[in-house]
Amino acid sequence: MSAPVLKYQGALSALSSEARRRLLERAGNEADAQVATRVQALIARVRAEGDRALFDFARQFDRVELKALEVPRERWDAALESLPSGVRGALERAARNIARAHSAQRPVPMEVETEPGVVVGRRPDPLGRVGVYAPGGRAVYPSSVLMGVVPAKVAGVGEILVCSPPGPDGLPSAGVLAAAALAGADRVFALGGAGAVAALAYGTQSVPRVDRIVGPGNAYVAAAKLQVVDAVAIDAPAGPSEILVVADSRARADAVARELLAQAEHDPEACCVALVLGESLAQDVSEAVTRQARAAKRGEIVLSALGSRGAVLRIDSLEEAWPFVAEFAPEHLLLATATASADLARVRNAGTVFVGQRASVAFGDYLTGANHVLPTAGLARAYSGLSVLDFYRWTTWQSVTPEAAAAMADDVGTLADSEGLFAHADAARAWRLP
Ligand code: HSO
Ligand code: ZN
Repeated sequence: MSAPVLKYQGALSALSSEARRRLLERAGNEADAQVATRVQALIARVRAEGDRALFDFARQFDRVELKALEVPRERWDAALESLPSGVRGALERAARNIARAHSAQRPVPMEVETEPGVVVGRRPDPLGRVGVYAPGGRAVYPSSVLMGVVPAKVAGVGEILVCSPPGPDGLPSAGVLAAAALAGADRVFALGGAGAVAALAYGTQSVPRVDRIVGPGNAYVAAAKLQVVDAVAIDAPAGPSEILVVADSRARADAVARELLAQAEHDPEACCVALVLGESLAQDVSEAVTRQARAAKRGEIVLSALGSRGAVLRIDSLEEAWPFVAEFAPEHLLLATATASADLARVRNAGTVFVGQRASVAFGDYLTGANHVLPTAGLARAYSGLSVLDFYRWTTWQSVTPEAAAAMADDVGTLADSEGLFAHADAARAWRLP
């Protein structure tokens, strides 16, 4: 008998508190402290040396001698031209749906009269310049370029930069370049890892600093983003992919298993969990996962993810699922239930929800138009997925009529005096009626 493919099986209610804790914490972030220290040194070098550090990092980490950090537009246009027409058509369809979904999310200005003559309002202003990071290495995700660039375009961001690590030819992957061209990016840089994040945050001779950095990356990129928030806004921290499936007895075991495998193939650290109603379906799902994992094309990654964090857990009623969903706060939640539309209302703390077993996470990863840049590691309890809102900032304002100024003067004077701020009191009382 070979070792089980899944780390955890059995009843959810029988899970030991240690196992539950490990699942909820996603475990395996032990290397974080070291990464943070190394990233700190890399960022310091970019701040001190600018471009020179970036060329050096390309030599050291990407093993390539770069001639320039910026990729000329002809190169990305050429990448788009040479994209197979099937891929191009599908990417265009994805971009269209992302644009539709995100256009519908555009924020609107508001104003309200809080008391007679006092009007308070706010207005969404698109950001001036943003950086969209697209990973290289194990993952090249043209789809993620669309998820960052298209919403930024929809918001009307002034300038959109794309950064992605160079391959041996000194260029980001052809797919990433093509997606940048298709989505309407303004500039592309062959820059990866912590160096890219530092350059975008602080600026160098070749790279202008941006107002916000978005997009997924490896542990170095994630750590770097957390270290530059003194200078730039970032999106929600996104780590290894996750899925939680809630399946009732009408769900198909093979379909549930396919969903776990799809997210498992992203990363050996992916976290894939199914809560399955009833013993017999839970058994079937475990068997289907085992069978599919052993035959998977990206078997090594899949087996490593499922073997360290994979779980198929039996529940005895759907009611058992909702508190676990809220506590786990998954990046992706799939409701493979006959009552999925009603169940959606019971969900708290999921990055994005797939309603009904046919709503495969793969559809959302690529084509529905929803965003796939989502909070992981339980942060969906506080953060939302990337949206058009990430590309605006609000300007609030207030206006005051002469009568309203006179009516507020005394109370403001009293409050200012009570804080010992006498110039504030004077500034307000000056507008009392004569
Ligand atoms: N599931 C990933 C996004 C992605 N899937 C890109 C395929 N390509 C986010 O966790
Ligand atoms: Zn995916």
